[in-house]
Amino acid sequence: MSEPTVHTDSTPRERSAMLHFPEGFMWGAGTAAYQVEGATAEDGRGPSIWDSFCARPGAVLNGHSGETATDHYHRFAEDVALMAQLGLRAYRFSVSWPRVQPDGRGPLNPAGLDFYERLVDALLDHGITPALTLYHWDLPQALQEQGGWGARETAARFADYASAVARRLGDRVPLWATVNEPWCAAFLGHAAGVHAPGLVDPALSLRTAHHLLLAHGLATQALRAAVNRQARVSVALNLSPVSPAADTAVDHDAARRIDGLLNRMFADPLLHGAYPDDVRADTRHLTDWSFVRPGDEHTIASPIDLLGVNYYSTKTVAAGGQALGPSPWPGAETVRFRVPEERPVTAMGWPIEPSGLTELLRWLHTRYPHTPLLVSENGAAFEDCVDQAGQVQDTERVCYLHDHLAAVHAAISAGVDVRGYFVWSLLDNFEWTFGYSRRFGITYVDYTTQRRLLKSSARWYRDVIAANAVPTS
Ligand code: IFM
Repeated sequence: MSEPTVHTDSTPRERSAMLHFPEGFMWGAGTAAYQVEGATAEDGRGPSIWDSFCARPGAVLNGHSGETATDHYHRFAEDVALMAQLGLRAYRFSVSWPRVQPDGRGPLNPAGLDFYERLVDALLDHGITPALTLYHWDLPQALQEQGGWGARETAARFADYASAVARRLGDRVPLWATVNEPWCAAFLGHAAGVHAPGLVDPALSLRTAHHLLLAHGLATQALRAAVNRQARVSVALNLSPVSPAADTAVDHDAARRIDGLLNRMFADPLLHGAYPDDVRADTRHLTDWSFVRPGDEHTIASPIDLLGVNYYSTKTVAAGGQALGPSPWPGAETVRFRVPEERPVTAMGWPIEPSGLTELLRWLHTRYPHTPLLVSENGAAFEDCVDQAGQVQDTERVCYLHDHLAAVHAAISAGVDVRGYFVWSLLDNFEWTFGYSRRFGITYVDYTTQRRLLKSSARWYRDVIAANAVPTS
């Protein structure tokens, strides 16, 4: 791996051409267990719903799976050294529930907990803050067989698992997130069927979303009882500003529905203690919402210290059309998603919209004024390749990160309380349904040799962290 140069000595003129971030701003990068660890059948780990989903013919591109992934389970020490080389202040990773508790209930797997303890200790030894997410979609398969997230009981099991992890690591991990992107787990997994467990049942997907939120609330309470008093608790939501394609009543209504299902359905119960009335009304033909029991919304709104915001793009929507098969939008299946023609897109086909991040952060600050925010994921997939000089010159990613960090800076300048930023992702990794075909890393991974190679974006990010600032342009 080549040694990039860090340019921290700057003239006053150069300094004024920089956008400075607040002192102590948390610069990080993230991964998730199933996407990087591999070792799916080692040291007592039980199977997860993603192992089962990947084994289903046609479910994942090229039949890929997380069986080996980036072998982080065996290479975590090398990866922590790489983080230190970049000067990362924090590393966001997730704990694999079936590695720690193979059946999702009952006995713990000491070897699983030992792994996370070794990882956390290695991070602390390098002065890197561990930011631990308890659930990034790898439910123990044994729990799926008892109803998965469709069963209310799973929320209680999750709180037990949270307690177990907190009892072991609560003295050392200062930043906890309960659930990552419940929208994806609920709607991609149970309505569109394109994520594990691969079910197509819109009514079930709404119940599932509620149980994921309930699990968050119960786990938050369990964490408070077990972690040290300074530790902060959060949840990470995938959120996007939604706009109508045309200034018509029907497109405005489509935008309201999608905003309801994506943003307000999750953030409102968490931070206002109630599901939005319009979302309940829009989905009334699918479910009577009787899965929400008295007191649940209060539990879901258990106070959190930070809201994690995962931002990738905006959404532009139009009304009309016919449902084209399974959709991740229960009750809004006919809404169409448009990519405005002039917008560049990433390798995921997602429009690149940095200003959407400022808009989103400002909206959150206005709607939920007392909750500090953390950009817990932001990044992009591009068609990266190693050039003849053995380098990955990912200029598009550097631009993407630059423009999104400038957007975060604009929100902070407008008074929004943003505490940190985590690039998605530290490493190229298993991108779910897309297998290994989409590279989000600032570090290139050669999947044949597992060799890591810093991309230009990693070197650029290292300079940003060192300067606590991004250049204005
Ligand atoms: O890779 C995912 C991650 O697991 C969750 N948020 C979005 C990323 C890119 O799709």
